[in-house]
Amino acid sequence: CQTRTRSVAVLGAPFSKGQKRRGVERGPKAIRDAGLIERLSNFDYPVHDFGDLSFQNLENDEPYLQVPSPRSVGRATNMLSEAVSNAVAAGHTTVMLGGDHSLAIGSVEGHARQCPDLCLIWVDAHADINTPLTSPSGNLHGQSVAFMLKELQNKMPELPGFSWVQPFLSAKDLVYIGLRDVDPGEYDILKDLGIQYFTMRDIDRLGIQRVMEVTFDHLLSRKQRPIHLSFDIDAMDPSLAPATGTPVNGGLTYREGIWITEEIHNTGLLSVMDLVEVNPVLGASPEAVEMTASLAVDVIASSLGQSREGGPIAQTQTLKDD
Ligand code: HAR
Ligand code: MN
Ligand code: MN
Ligand code: MN
Repeated sequence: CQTRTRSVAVLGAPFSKGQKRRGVERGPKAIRDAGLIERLSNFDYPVHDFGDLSFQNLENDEPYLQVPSPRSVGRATNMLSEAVSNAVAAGHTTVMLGGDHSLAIGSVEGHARQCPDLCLIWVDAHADINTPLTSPSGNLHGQSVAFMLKELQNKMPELPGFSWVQPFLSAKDLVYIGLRDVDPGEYDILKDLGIQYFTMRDIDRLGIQRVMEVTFDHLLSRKQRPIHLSFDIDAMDPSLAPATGTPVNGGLTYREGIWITEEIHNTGLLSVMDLVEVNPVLGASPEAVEMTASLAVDVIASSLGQSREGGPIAQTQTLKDD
């Protein structure tokens, strides 16, 4: 797999059936309206806006156990997986705009098809690692990571719509940052599998700089490999990102969030990123929506090299096939 930012692909995924609140399917439009493409066009490399995928409505998508819309989520993530895989194969650093976080099943799987040795940095208030059996809500956006992990294979029932995805990621190839709302079943999984994670308490204790050092040490010290960044906007403090479905107090400050993305950019290894859970319907005012969407633009731009130091967008590195 080659990673080198020669060009950026932007892919919208207006999808919301991984959770029960409507409106998050309007996230891609809100983020574009906040000026994403214009911002990225200031950069040195070309930006290809592939527009939004279109997801059809499925009828008779009955719940599986307590999990709503399994076939819709299975079909949407499968489509997204194809699209991300194609964009990565075409050599683009790819940005997926959600939509709810169930979409990451598709984007990370599609990325892994091209880059099997990728590692995953999940920035979120939530761990999204419930199985359909541990989930308190049933919502698939709180279960995305469970579909990916090889170690959870025998804990996952066969959900209608998901026969296309086989677990492809090891627990050691994943780091969480920003956790502060973890369910009991999720806590057990994190501990049992020895997953590296940093809660907001860890960030208070260590500082964000040290957190990123340990993150890269954990993921990259053995070898350089492509990074998938899955950024849930609810990782940020709700005072900065109010327009989201499950806000949790005590989140990342603006500067902590941007430090994370700057450091990821500086590795030169970012290959695909998701920006999910912006829900313009849930803002209390147009200003609240605009604030959330423009924060999303800042997070994306910073991941792709916009720097607080000024200067050119530096070159990222090439990974050889191994
Ligand atoms: N942990 C809860 C559940 O499984 C809520 C998690 C979903 N919220 C998100 N995902 N926005 O990060 O239902
Ligand atoms: Mn999430
Ligand atoms: Mn979340
Ligand atoms: Mn750069």
